[in-house]
Amino acid sequence: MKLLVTGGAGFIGSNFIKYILNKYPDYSVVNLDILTYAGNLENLKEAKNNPGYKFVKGDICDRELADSLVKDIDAIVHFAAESHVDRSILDASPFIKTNVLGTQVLLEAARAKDVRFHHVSTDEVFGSLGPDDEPFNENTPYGPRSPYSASKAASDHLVRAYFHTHNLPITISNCTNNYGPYQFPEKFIPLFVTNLLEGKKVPLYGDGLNVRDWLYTEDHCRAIDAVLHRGKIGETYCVGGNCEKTNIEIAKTILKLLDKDESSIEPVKDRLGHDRRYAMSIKKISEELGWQPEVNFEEGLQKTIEWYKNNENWWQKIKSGEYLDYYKVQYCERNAHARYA
Ligand code: NAD
Ligand code: TDX
Repeated sequence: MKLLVTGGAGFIGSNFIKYILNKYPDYSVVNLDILTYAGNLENLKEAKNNPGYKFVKGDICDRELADSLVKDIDAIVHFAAESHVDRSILDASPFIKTNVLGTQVLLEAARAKDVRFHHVSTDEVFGSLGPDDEPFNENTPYGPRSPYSASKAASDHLVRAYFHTHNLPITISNCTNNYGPYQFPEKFIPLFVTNLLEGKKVPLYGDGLNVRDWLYTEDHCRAIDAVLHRGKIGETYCVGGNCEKTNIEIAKTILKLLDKDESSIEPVKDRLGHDRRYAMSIKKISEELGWQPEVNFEEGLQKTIEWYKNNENWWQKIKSGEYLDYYKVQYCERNAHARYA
């Protein structure tokens, strides 16, 4: 099988490419990635010399490029996106361009050659749950509440529209929060782990009681594999870890694993519009495709921390670069709020 993977230099995409090349040695993968601040070819050093792997630097919004790459491809697995909620609050425009327009460009390119299209999406499209609400499932009405989740919801709707209108063979997976190796250190778990390894404090938003459902990346890769190969065309599959945790719970576990105490936690101003709780029912994917998460949270977190300990070069390079400029401004504002509140 020949795959076009978009966003394959990012966190989940790079894990997915390595997973696929390892599991299916006869497959080939073209990785289309523009290398934004979140794209990093170092994530793919193990794949670089694989004859089945090819990297193309480019924008998913470039229709000509998309047409040329789709020519002899069996399926597109679409990861490329702007993915960080905090950035979407500061400036939504790149989110609309890449996540909405970019997805539509790829759909058009896929339609021209009737290519199978798998869209990698998020639980955030469903909105936010109260403490006693049932977890999201495939029939939950959409209710995105951040510019990021609104852009992903729009892209999901477009993917489904191309199925209904043009009969394009699509599937969608909506997954909960991922963690694991190569996650960019602006996201919660890698930010906390690397800050503590550097002897810094960790910024906990609001009261720390927001709940996320966590899944180890490799389990997510296995779920996408299952949907790509065995999913029913036109269908959506919800993916999650059956692992709801408050942020403060996770912060405390990381502190313990790194031998730190709670004085390292810095309560800071809350995220605007911060969704309170995400949880996902995995009934459909487990019953229909036999997929279940395999890595439990304690084991996955241990492995993740070990990876960040052993790959300091990877994240030090990122953290000392300019990607954090936006973050430093935001962080100062949050700290000032915490001091004067
Ligand atoms: P990431 O930010 O680590 O990587 C995104 C990648 O897309 C980067 O390599 C970037 O260079 C590339 N990219 C961005 N704009 C592009 C463009 N215009 N053209 C080509 N490439 C472009 O993201 P991630 O965390 O790996 O997430 C991957 C996908 O999975 C996203 O679609 C995201 O919405 C979805 N998702 C993520 C999570 C999570 O917890 N991280 C959970 C559920 C779903
Ligand atoms: O410094 C922080 N302090 C903090 O308390 C950061 C970065 C986050 N948080 C909180 C906010 C959230 O409640 O931790 C939780 C997780 O935050 P993020 O890592 O930013 O993830 P989230 O906003 O939940 O979105 C993630 O999961 C769904 C991904 O970034 C999305 O791409 C994915 O779709």
